Formats: sequence, C-alpha cells, structure tokens
Amino acid sequence: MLNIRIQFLKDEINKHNHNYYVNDNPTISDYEYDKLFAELKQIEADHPELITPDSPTQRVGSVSEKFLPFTHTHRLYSLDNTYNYEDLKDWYQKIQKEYGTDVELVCELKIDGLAIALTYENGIFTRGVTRGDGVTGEEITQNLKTIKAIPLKLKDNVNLDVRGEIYMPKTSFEKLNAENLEKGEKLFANPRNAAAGSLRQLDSSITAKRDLSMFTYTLVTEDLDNPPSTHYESIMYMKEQGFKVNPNIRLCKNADEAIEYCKEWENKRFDLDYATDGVVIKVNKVAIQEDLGFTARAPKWATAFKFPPEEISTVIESIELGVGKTGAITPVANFKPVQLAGSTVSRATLHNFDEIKRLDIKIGDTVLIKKAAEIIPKVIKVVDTPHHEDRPAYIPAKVCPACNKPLSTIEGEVNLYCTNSDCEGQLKAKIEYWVSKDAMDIDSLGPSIIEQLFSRGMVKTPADLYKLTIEDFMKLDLVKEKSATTLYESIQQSKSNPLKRFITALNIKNIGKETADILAREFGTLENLINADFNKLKEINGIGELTANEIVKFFKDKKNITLLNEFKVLGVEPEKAQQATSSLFKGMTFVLTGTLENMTRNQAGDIIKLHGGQTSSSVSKNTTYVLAGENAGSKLTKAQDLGIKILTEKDFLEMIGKEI
Ligand code: 3B9
Repeated sequence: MLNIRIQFLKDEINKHNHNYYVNDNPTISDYEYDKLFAELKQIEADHPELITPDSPTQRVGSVSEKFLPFTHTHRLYSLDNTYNYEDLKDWYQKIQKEYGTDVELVCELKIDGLAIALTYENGIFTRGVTRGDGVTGEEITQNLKTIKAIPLKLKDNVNLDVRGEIYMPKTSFEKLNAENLEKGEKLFANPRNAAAGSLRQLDSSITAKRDLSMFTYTLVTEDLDNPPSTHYESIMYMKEQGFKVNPNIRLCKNADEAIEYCKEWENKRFDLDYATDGVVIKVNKVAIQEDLGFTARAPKWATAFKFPPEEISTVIESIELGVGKTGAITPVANFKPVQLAGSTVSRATLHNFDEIKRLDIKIGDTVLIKKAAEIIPKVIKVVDTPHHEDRPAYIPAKVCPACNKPLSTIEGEVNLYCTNSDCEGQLKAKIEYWVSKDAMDIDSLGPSIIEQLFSRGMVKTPADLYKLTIEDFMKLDLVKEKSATTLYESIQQSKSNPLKRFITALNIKNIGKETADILAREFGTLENLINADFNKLKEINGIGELTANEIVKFFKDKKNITLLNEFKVLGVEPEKAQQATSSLFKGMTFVLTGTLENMTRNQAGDIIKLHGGQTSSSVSKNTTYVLAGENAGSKLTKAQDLGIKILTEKDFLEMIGKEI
C-alpha cells in the first residue's frame, strides 16, 4: 500500500517538475506541489529503506569533501569555430563535394554555459561529470541532481549518455547579483560565471538554491534497437525521454538556410533569457557524421558560427588616472554603466594620453566600447556627439595622481611616468604585481588587503610581505584567524616558488613571464643571474641589447640590492630552474601550433627548452621551425608564406631521437 502511494507521489512530483522546469508550463499550484512533496518526505523519513536515487527528495543538500576526477567514457569534443559566412560556406562546400548537393544541416543556438555529460543506467540518472579538459572532468552528480530540468528518471529503462549545457537564466543571474550586492558578497561577472560558481559548490544545498537549468544537445548510446538516423531525430528522442532541449532548433536544407538562421538570431538572441554566443551547425544525417568523423578535438561534421563581438555606446563621465608598477600613468574612462556581452561595465582603459589624443576623446563624449579579451572593455572610437567641437580637449596631467610629483617623459615612449621611487601609488602597484598570477601567484592577497597594509604602514616593499605574522593580518578589517592563517601561509609558501616566477615578480623593465622563463632556464639560480654581465646576457637568444642593459641596471641599483639582500635574510629562496642539458636546438626558435598526438604543446615546449631552444607564439622571419599538429591554422599558413621549415610531430620526435 505504502509502496504504491510512494511511487504515485514520486511520479506526480517528477511530472510536475517536468511541466514546470522543462516545459515552462506548470499545471498545479505551488501549494498543492508542496503538499505532495511534504507527504513524500514524511513517508521517506519514516521508512528510509524506501528512498530511491530517482526520488525528487534527493535533489537537495549533501556535502562532499572534494570533487573526484572522472574519465569520460567518450570524450567531450569541442567545436571548430567559424567567424564569417565565407568560412561557413567553405566548410559546407567541402562536405557537399563528398556527399552530394543537398546535405541537410541542423542549426542550434550555442548556449554560453558549461558543458556537462550525464549518464543514465536503466533509465536512472547515475552520474554527471563536468567537461574538464574533454577527457577527464569532475564528478558532480549531487550538484546536478538539484537541477530540476535534469530528469532523475527517463521515460524508458535505457542506458544512455547525454551532453548539454548548464546555464543560469539572465534574470536569475541579475537577481543573484542584486542579493549578493546587498549582502556584501562577491558579484559574478556574467551568467556563465554565476553558473560555474553555483555548480562548484561542495555543499549541494547551495547549488539547490541557485536557478540553474540545462539544455541537452547530444545523445550517445548503443542501447537502442532503432537508433536515430539523424541528429534531429536524436533531439526529438531526448525530448521524449524527458530532457529539456532548446526549442529554437531548425532543420536547414543547405548552407544558405543556415546563414539565414544565423542572421536571424544575431539580433533575436538579446530577447532570450539565456546568453548565447553563436550558432552550432551540424550535419543532420548520422551516417555522414560517422563517415566524416573527428579530428583530435572536434567533429568534422559540425562548426560553431560565433556571433560578432558585442559593441555598445555610452557616455564618458570622467577620466581617472592610475599609476602602474613601472610608474607609467594610465588613464581610465568611467562611463555610464552598460550591459556588454553579458556583464555590466562602467570602466575601460584608455592606455595612455596619446590614445586619448588619437581618438580625440573628451569628457561628455559618446563613445563606442567593445568587449576585448575577457571582461576588460576597450574604447574604440567617439561616435557623433553634439557639441564635441565646442568642448575643451582633454589635457594630460602634469603631476602624479598618487604623490603629486611632476611627471616625466622617457625618450621613444608614449607614456608619462612618475619617477618618484617613494610614490605610494607605484609601491602599491608593485605589490599587486608581486602577488599576481604570472608573478608569485599569491591569490589570497587581494587589492583590499594590500590597500589596508599600505594605509596602516605595514608594507612598503615586497620584502615586507615576508615579515608579516598571523597576528599582523588579524589587525586588518574583516580578517579573522582562518583567513589570516591562509594569507600568512600562502605568502610563506611563495618563498620557494620557481625561479621564473621570482624573476617575473622583480618587475625588471621589458621582462615579462616569457623572458623570465628564458633567464631562469639559462642561469638556473638567481645568484648566477645577478652575476651575469652585459655581454653574456645579450648573447642569449631572445634577449636584446636593450633588455640586457635593463637587467644589468636593475641589479646595480642600490634599492634593488637592498631588496634582494632582505629577501635572502627572510629566507625567500626560489626553486632552482632546470637548465638546458643539450644544445641540440641552441639558437633556434620554434612556433608550436595545432594539436599534437603524443604530448601537449607545453610539453613539447619544455623539450625544446631542455635542448637549449626557445618557443615563440608568433611566426616571423626569426622562426626556425614551425611544429604543426592536427588542425593547425593561420600560423601554418604564415609559415608556408614565409618559407619557414615545417615539422610534423614525427619529424620532431626523430630530431630528439625518440621514435613512437
Ligand atoms: C561523441 C550545441 C554546444 C554542441 C558536439 C555544443 C558543443 C559541442 C557539441 C557534441 N552547443 N551543440 N555540440 N548546441 N556548445 C557536437 C561536439 N558532440 C559530442 O561530443 C559527441 C561525442 C559522439 C558524438 C558526438 O559519438 C561518438 C561515440 C563513440 C565514439 C566516438 C564518437
């Protein structure tokens, strides 16, 4: 009797979840739903042995210690991108050549979320894994169970895998950020980050409180007597089984119709309550898909058409000046907050005063801003602004915004510099740089802590960081024992960072992480680098005379000598770098492109450096070899144009005396 009632309740609740979260079409009131849920919970509390994994009560709360890695049974492929209709037509024509004039396509929106794989055994949801690197991800089944658009039980008792995208609706993202703002908690930059942050909770009851959903787009199964013969059919099958599939899918006869779809959604996408960054175009027939197959990272039968980057206009309200770690003054534009590619932005760097002059930017101008890499936007140009001509031109500052000392120019450079070595703005920027990701990577030490350390006079130079105790940190606002300990420990741990990080962190002019890596590998220890003379330095491939000069100058400077001595006394001892053990590639520069079969590009780079060679990210006449893997793109073309020798992975392995 109880068994029948409990099954009835589970089926009812699962049905109403489906109506509400998948079909957006609730058929009972919240009150009635809550009553069913309460009854089920009560029976399960009295009879825990009746709880099953597909019970809707299993969608809430449990705490795990950490996420475990899980290797996908079939890898999660990426998609090759196309950025214009020309490329899209090219892709289609190649397929057409093989398979006849009308190769049917399916167009889908590309949801800007997180890719996930779900496994069902006998129709029951048993495992959910993040994409990770496509081969191995993290098992987050408990968190995924809280997402009501994910069915816990399918219509049929089948074994299958599906892939899809987890996302947070735009309106839910805005609501979450508004709440977090009120509570003084961290804000998410966009819905995608909010979804990622919500999924990465060890306590799934937090995930349960976030409004996440999922669109399913791929079916992988060998369990069906009549497997779908087209992608479209497999989408319909997933829908029938209870998954949420995106309704805006369209069957197209050819590339022209697919382009039509892309054009339509380029504008319509802003009306949707979820973020999309493109259209995925897939060959419909499974037989053709199977014949075309995959490259190392993506199916050849699909491509992602990326929507052009978003641009928007806004009004510049003020120009703020900042002083950087080199003393360079950077103007930053503050403008009326606008939505750009899913985030609210209100600031953009203007780089330097020459840029302001070049763009003829005046306060009050309407400018066009564009989302550049990640979330830092860029001002592109002034758009027609009334009275632009009548308003005064922007006048570059004459004194440092932080210390009020006069600014100077450096010959051959566009920047204005503050040359006051005691300038607090500069010192602060140096510390921020010291702890940054490419330098010492002390990520617990954020800007607000640094600000407090300065305003209380606790820190002036990077060496001072290593003198701080847990008690010191506890004097700061909002720092309790736990975070004080974390701060202390992460600073102490950085003492033995790899040498290249330490050299990067020193902030020697012209020396970023790439050059720091070259120096670390060349000299092995800091001592050796300090003692290197100009002639030795300029001989190194990748170090020019200018840079060699800056290095010598840096280590001669009294302040720097004092700083380095202090580090020694404090026990800051970077880990020795591995020096080249052969000179096989001495003086040679490699550019790596495409996907290698037996190693990653980073691993190949390490091998090259161990043999005394170097790597570079761009092809030029100084490139000795281009090592090209699968799917090599424009770098390969450029190498061919410049007549640079191209190596296959096999050639490369032969050169280093390894055969595979
Ligand atoms: C094994 C939409 C996205 C997307 C695929 C997408 C991202 C990736 C993909 C998924 N949005 N669709 N589609 N709308 N962001 C096409 C790469 N497909 C697969 O990963 C995949 C994996 C397959 C078939 C497809 O079948 C195999 C089974 C066994 C062995 C080898 C292949």
